[in-house]
Amino acid sequence: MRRRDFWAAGASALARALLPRRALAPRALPRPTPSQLTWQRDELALFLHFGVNTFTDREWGDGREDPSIFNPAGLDARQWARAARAAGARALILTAKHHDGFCLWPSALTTHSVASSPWRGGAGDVVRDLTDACKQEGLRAGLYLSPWDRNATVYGDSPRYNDFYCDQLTELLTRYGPIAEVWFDGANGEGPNGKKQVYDWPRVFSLVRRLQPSAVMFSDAGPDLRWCGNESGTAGDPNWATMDPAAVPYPGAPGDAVIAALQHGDPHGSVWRPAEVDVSIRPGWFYHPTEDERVKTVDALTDIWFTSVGRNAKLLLNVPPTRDGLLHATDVARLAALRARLVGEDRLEEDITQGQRVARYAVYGAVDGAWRELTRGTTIGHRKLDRLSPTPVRHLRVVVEDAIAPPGRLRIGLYGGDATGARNPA
Ligand code: FUL
Repeated sequence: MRRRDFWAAGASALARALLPRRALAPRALPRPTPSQLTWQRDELALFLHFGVNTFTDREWGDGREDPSIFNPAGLDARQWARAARAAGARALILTAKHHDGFCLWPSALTTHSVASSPWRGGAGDVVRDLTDACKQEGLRAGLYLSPWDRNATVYGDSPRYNDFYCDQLTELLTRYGPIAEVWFDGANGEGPNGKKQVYDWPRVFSLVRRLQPSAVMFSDAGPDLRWCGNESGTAGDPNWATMDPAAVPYPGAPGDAVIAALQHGDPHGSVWRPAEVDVSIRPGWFYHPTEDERVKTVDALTDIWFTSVGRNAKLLLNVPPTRDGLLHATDVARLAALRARLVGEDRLEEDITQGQRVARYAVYGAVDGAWRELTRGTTIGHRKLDRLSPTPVRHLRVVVEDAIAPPGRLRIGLYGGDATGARNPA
């Protein structure tokens, strides 16, 4: 496979960006912060759902689990980190606490934690193991702290639980060095007669900013990253990194309009809030032995790559540790195979440091002066991947048919498999 990269506006490039004829009024576009750029350029992170559910075979624990069930005797976070690196992932995000309230670190705020378990005699700390392994393997560490807590007695007593939650966050964000991403889940299954907790999101967000200024925060409502609106691995098409913050007022806000806003963003949105696509390599988020034969195939994972990273989003792929505290051999093999499959993909890229601009494009190829359309699409952003049938071409032309502001430089990368030039841009 040979790789061809062209800067569309570069002097020697074969590809040319043809701008729309109509004049575009320049306007100040939202742009990513350095932390958002780093996050997006990572492209792939692994999600690790791990906790008491791993041992009870459930997806949502009720908070009444006996901590003595938690005993991942062979836990090896370096194995997680090595598998992530081999897959090309740049970060690991661990469920430090899921809805059951069981803490994978020895929180002083509760006894529902690893400190009450037999694992390493109650002296273990999964968050410490994770952050150490990330440092050793050159990965970024992220933490998920479920807002919904079915164990905390103060849950639903809003001011007291907000204090409790912020104190837990403070433990996580002050004990373990740099945390690159903090993940706030919008899920809450309390139902109409359940406890009603009013979260103090402004307080939570400003606490994270103060304690870890470089961390990006994920939730339905940002502030830095947004949920993509589903858990099937599919970002919207188009997918703008900008959005109107009023469209999703708080994490967990319901409604079709909310889902549409999360899927597509908004070209006229006032904030930069790119989409993160979270999806599991298995049917469940937690490890279940009965799902060992149902790990997503390389074809399915490749499709997800195209509908996430290939649509200007970041992929957060969940690979849940087993009861031994290791990633399952099948999952590790699938990750490596995905990585191998992706060698040779091509891409369209905008320079998003200057904002996102392209709304519609087409790519044409020619062999002997006869141009024909190879593909067309909507937004580009950080990255757009298109699959084409094998086609020999010598010249390329990228036509920007619509944009919200004058497009900057576009980059197109191609991988050719034969002497005539680009083949199977994917
Ligand atoms: C959902 C949760 O309810 C699932 O258990 C999982 O954590 C997923 C990532 O988010 O909202």
